[in-house]
Amino acid sequence: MTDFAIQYGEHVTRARRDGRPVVALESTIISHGLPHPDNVRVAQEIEQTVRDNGAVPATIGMIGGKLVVGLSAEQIEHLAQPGETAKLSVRDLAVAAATGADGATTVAATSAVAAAAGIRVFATGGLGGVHREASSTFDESADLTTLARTPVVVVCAGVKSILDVGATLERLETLGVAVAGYRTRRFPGFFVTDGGHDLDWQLSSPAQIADAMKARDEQGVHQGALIVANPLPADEQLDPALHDRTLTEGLSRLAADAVTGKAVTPFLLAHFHTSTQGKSLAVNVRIILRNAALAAQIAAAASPAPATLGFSVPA
Ligand code: PSU
Ligand code: MN
Repeated sequence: MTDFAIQYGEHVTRARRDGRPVVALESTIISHGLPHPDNVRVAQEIEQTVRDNGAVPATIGMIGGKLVVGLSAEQIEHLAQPGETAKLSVRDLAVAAATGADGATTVAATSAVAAAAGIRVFATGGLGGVHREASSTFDESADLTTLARTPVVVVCAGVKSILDVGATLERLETLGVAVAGYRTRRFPGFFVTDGGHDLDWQLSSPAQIADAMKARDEQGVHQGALIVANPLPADEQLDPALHDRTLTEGLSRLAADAVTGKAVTPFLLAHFHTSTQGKSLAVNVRIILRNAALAAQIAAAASPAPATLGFSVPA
């Protein structure tokens, strides 16, 4: 009988046994969001950044039908090869396992698997959301509905700027997903610092975010995710004028090439990376590394001190 249960990388098994903080990382960014061979190097840099900030990285993906929490360096490199890696949302996980697929997990799938594995903090670049033509195409990322029922903290730089940001914020409100800016009351715009919308809440330190996680647990009321929106500093963003030009051109190519469904996001990201001669790629990498660092600090702040791990310290 084939065993379809989640498998854990050795480093993750060890971290869980020792009660060390763990940060979940997605693989769609690597397989479908960044070009080869940069993606292989970036994937390792993301993991190293998590370690440097006091947590253990658990990159999630599927290898030959096995769902793995804590892919090895070789497994990550395998999923980073151009071509055969499927893009897996939550609904795809079981069918992909039955067919023995290799797959990269999206924000939706990664957060769902992380929560199932007891990992509470997850770092990505930018979330999926409501696409600009959604009122006619119905193209809204499953990231939104999944985060509505998944108790994780997702550190991101807002939603991808290729989306309808205002509509996405409205949907997050309807779906009951908590959103707070990290040291800001403006919702970041992924490649650009300011996404053009105000936020109700701001959280100012990893300890304060850990308090929000604890409060949610103790209240037992809210079941959804907390999005921690971490903007790039203004001097590190993609030039907003270049951003807007590139986006307009990308959207018209999307229509001309009749790209739809799950190919839309990778198509637009690839258009940015080629048409800005790698400028957007460098920005995308900075976004992910900054989010990985903050996520690790949050996971460390939320993790119980060793003395409270079931031992009582004699007086
Ligand atoms: N953030 C990035 N690059 C990416 C993605 C996010 O910096 O490639 C991926 C995430 O995996 C997200 C997915 O879940 O894009 C959204 O795809 P869609 O719009 O098809 O749901
Ligand atoms: Mn979509």
